[in-house]
Amino acid sequence: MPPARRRYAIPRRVGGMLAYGALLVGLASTSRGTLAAQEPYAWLITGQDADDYRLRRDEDVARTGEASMRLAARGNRRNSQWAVSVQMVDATAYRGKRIRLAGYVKGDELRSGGLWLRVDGILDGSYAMLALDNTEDRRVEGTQDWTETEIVVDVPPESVTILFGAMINGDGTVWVDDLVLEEAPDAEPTSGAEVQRTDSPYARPPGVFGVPTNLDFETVPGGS
Ligand SMILES: [Ca+2]
Repeated sequence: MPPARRRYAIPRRVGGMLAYGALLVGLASTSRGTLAAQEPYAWLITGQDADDYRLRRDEDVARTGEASMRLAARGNRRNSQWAVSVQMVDATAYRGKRIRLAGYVKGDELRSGGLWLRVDGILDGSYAMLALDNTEDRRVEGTQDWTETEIVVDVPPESVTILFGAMINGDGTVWVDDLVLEEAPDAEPTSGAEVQRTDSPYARPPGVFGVPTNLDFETVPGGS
């Protein structure tokens, strides 16, 4: 049996950055944006400071294929800021399973970057965040070549959606490529989990994909 990975409390700042309300506000503003054509298909940028970052399909940097997902600060120096990219996937197929989000992360003059994943659902009739983890305690910093990282969480039977993507804190640029969202072996320890209940009714977010989509950032809608 592998040693249990250290459980840790997600810093309040990072946990809060994935707050549901902020996420929906971000999605609403993104859907009105005019630059969506340059964003990677099936991915959105969100977060309270999303306007200070840019999400792009980057054809100049790729671990495999011809493109990656790039999340970059627009050049301000306020290190307290953050943004995430997000894709929402239907959790039905993953209910009751342990899942693993793995991928490769690369940084350029980066304060902090990595992956995040959240599982949302309904508990006792109320919306709940059933699992949350990010790679903040094993983050990519500075200028760093492709580094594999992963998140492992359990998906409770009450789960409705799985949200995941790249995250960036502070200045710099983070790239992500070759993501995988799959069932993990039961023997693999979870990397972090947290349940938060709210009194708010569950509202299924818009834009939920039935299966993970464009995890290699090669898809170009309408492209040849
Ligand atoms: Ca790629």
